[in-house]
Amino acid sequence: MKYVDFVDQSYEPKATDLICDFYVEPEGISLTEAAGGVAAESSVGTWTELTTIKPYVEKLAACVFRINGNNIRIAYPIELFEPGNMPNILSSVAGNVFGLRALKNLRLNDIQLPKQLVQSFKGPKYGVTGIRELLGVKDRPFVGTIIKPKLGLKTKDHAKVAYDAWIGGCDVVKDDENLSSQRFNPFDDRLVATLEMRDRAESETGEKKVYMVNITSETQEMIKRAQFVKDHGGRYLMIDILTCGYSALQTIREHDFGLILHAHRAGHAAFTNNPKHGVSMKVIAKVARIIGVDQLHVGTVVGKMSETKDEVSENCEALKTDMYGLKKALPVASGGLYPSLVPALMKFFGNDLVIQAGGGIHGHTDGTVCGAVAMRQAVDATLNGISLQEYAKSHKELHVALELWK
Ligand code: RUB
Ligand code: CA
Repeated sequence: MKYVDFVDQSYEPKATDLICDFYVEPEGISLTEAAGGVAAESSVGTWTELTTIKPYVEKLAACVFRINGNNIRIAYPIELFEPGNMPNILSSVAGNVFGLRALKNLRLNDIQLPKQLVQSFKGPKYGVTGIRELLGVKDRPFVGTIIKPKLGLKTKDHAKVAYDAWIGGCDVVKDDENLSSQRFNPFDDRLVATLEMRDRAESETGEKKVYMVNITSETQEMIKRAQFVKDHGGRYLMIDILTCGYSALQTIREHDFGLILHAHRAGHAAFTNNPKHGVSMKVIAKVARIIGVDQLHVGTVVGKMSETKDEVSENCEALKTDMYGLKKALPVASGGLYPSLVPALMKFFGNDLVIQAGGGIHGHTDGTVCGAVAMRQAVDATLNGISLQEYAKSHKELHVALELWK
């Protein structure tokens, strides 16, 4: 089979097919040939015709069934994939094809797994509803913080900053993506000290508080750390899903520790930033949800990270859209956020959201407690339809924050 033999625009995809949307730019060949090349190299073909091909193998060929400018759709027969094996699926559809010399650019913009493949993964254990139940927060957005400075604080100081954030009104405190078990703040000590502060903050405020400790590490070590969290009464795990890899994520999900999974996406921009090449964040969000994360960073629209409104909408959609009974995952907005951005955030995302601020809380002139208070005030004002300027007249923490970050 030649590359062009993998193109058939009269093909009607079956319900069992896996469908991918790609953006393709050929280099020295026609678009049709390039499109066929993507389907070939990600299924049963290669650059030359084979003497070893059999008629039953030809039936497994992926098929380009739409070409619309540089955007193409490919259908893959389900038999090409091993159920419950995400690395296997992605090694086909998002593997070698990105390196083909005959392609100037290639981007996987969307992926749709058929029911049988989706259901071969666990999906989110808790999702939006389960998280709301656990935290006892009915319908407002969650307020969270990342302990800052991101690295370097000793355990005792880390736990104190967490306590201050909870006392001020944060629901969630999380580690940063690159904190694991460095000598200045070892994992076990940090977990124990920070959960102690969580318990104190819970009894003082009467609110449920959660600590999302970063277990990112080698897989066996992550299993140990997750067990340690469970044994010590933690409720959440945080994982850097892209640096750990989908296989490690899946291992943690399948272990079923009964803990909520928060997914940080550090490194995603290496794949997602170039609109013509790589993999979209929407695809990463779908894959992460199918494997089973409960919440995921999706961008902010208004903060320091670069994604457009449309991209962030698509990421949210990927976490919420109906997918054969999978629970909805909770979007996390994070990166360069501070109180005056809250009305715009809530307008864009609605209330099913974690608003996470690091600098925007710990940078408050009067410290972390006031920073967290100001953030909660911004959420309360917005929920009550009061402008922040108005609310700040009688809420001094918010007033200070609005003066500091305009
Ligand atoms: C934000 C932060 C997060 C980024 C990651 O800190 O530490 O790791 O949100 O980006 P700060 P994204 O609030 O001080 O900016 O959420 O886009 O993946
Ligand atoms: Ca960070």
